[in-house]
Amino acid sequence: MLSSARQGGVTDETPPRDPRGTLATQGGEGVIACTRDCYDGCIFDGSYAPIGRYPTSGFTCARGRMDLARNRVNRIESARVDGREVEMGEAIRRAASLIGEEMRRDPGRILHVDYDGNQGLLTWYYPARLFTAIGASRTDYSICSAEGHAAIRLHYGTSAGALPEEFPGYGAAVLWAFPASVSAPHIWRSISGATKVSIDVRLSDTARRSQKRIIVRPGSDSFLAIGVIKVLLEEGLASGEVIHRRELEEFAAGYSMETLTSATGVPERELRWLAEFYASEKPLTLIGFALGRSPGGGDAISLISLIPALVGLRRGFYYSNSMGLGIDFDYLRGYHMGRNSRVVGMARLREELESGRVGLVYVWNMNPAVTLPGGSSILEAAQEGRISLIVHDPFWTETARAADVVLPAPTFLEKADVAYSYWHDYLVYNSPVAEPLGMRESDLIRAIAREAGISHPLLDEDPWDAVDAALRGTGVTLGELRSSGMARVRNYPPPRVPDALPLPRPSPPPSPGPGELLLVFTSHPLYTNTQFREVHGRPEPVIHTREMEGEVILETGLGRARVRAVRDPGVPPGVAWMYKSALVDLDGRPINDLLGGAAGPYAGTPVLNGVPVRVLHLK
Ligand SMILES: Nc1nc2c(c(=O)[nH]1)N[C@H]1C(S)=C(S)[C@@H](COP(=O)(O)OP(=O)(O)OC[C@H]3O[C@@H](n4cnc5c(=O)[nH]c(N)nc54)[C@H](O)[C@@H]3O)O[C@H]1N2
Ligand SMILES: Nc1nc2c(c(=O)[nH]1)N[C@H]1C(S)=C(S)[C@@H](COP(=O)(O)OP(=O)(O)OC[C@H]3O[C@@H](n4cnc5c(=O)[nH]c(N)nc54)[C@H](O)[C@@H]3O)O[C@H]1N2
Ligand SMILES: [Mo]
Repeated sequence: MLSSARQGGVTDETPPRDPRGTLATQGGEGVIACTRDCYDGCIFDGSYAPIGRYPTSGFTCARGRMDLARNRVNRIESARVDGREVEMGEAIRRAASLIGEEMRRDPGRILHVDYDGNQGLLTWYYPARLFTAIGASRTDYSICSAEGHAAIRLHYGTSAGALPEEFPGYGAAVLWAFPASVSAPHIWRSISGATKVSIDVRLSDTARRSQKRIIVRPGSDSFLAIGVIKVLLEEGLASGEVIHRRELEEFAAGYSMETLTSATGVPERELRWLAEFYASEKPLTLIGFALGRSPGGGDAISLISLIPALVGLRRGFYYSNSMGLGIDFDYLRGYHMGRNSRVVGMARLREELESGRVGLVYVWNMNPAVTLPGGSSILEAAQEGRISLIVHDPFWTETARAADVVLPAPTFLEKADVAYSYWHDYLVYNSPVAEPLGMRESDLIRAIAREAGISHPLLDEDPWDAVDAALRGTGVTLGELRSSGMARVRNYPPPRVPDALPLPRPSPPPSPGPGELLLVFTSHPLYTNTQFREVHGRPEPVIHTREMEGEVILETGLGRARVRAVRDPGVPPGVAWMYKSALVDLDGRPINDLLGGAAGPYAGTPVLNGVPVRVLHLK
């Protein structure tokens, strides 16, 4: 592993190296999907060249360009039990016996923790069936986008918004907490012709490259949205249709301009400018997932989603389109035939593990020890023998290193799967390009079940049959996908007129106390969360702030972290930002120990941005 990473410097404008490498699907036919947790959901042809049209537009991002080079580095090459290298069969027997033991006590003591390391239907979703079948506990999957999905659905009945093909039709775009030049390079490319306004708490790369920037206080976006709605309604600029418009008018009238400008830190002149920009330019509104992880983020997303309708746009927003594709994710996880004992909030993992209610944690497709708030509680519980920990991952992670049973998984380059995107509406049949290392997820859970003597109709259904059934609502069949490689879903919901009700009651934004900064996180161009450290090294834990430089201790009531501070004049006073891929501190401790507990009211999404941290300057 390299010792340190370059901080920024490389962007997606860096000239591409040949992404084709030496690998290709058989005969160069078939399609390769990047199945990573990323907006763009890129698609490559059989020679691993990016397809030239939507959504991939002929370019590979800085991460995708490293995939082949990374594919055999830092891999879990064989199974381990208690640190010993063993045959796969022995590891499966051990996993089955640990699961069987906890099941006899109480299946609710088994908790599966998984997220979107690979968005394939067989890789991420189907394996949950083992745990649904036995009535184990699961998480609420709230870490990333759940808060905004729930907030938008309240008004529109769906969170599905504009599709990529609609983007170039807009001459203007408002990027709301959405640093797309880094977090969604293909979306950024698709709006290259638009006049862009960026609303952020700092001068991000996206804000610098937008025609206009509005800097708000962390957690105050609800008040900016109310300001825009108020000006549109009071100045007669809202020609669009919204159900319960009178209630919205009364709601907005209840806020004085003074309240709104002091909450946001945005001068009245700028706020009015934004409302007038909406009325005259009718921009596409792009809402970043990160907003849902900020204090009051669900309220903000709820209100922002109404603005495009007020200026007469139908479906004039984009947040995440995954719920409009028609894929039956619940079917894949087996919720039609089984029930989990308990649903554990991702914001409350530490509390849960310290309560003694959990005896076994099964992890795949996630590195929760680092990425969940209070995630180090998994490491502590495993070390102290309070839980058995089973991890299935292609790469050695902090979570895998702490596991009693480690199982190797193939990467997306090594297995067939069906992938979708949360931006575009193409389903992709991903064809493998390399020999697999390890066992695929759906096979593994069925092997564990057999070994543990668990039989259930959910596990009898062939995984591919389950995928085909789960695709029914998309209008695309598995057979069609297999032969064509990719296909657009046929039942994407039509635009709807939103109902302004229910309206939120946003709380005042957080304000840092003396010696405190509000900490926010953002994507790094070279990493996806904690992935790619094997090729770029571990990103140095650095906070960017205008306040200080040198080594500092960050502290909340929950934990401490030792990091370096560098000066960034693009950050307003009282705010600090760091890359969300640099979540391990200078002492090797997870920085997410600082966070936990606080969760959004719409879907329980952990509050990760805008949290006040005390900062102690060391040297
Ligand atoms: N290169 C790369 N791309 C990625 C990822 C990655 O790790 N690397 N991760 C993927 C994943 S999992 C996700 S969820 C998405 C995340 O992508 P996005 O949702 O687009 O955002 P983040 O990169 O998390 O950055 C959050 C931005 O919100 C700003 N911000 C923080 N608090 C507030 C606030 O209260 N108000 C406003 N207006 N702005 C605020 C921050 O300054 C920052 O610019 O990106 C995906 N794409
Ligand atoms: N402080 C702070 N914390 C954050 C965030 C933040 O902004 N600030 N962002 C949050 C967000 S938005 C998210 S989405 C989460 C992400 O949290 P994680 O999902 O934990 O993120 P990754 O580090 O990408 O871990 C994914 C894991 O899946 C593995 N994986 C990849 N492909 C496969 C596969 O085919 N099979 C199996 N079995 N495993 C595979 C990878 O090797 C990797 O170990 O982090 C969250 N944590
Ligand atoms: Mo995410």
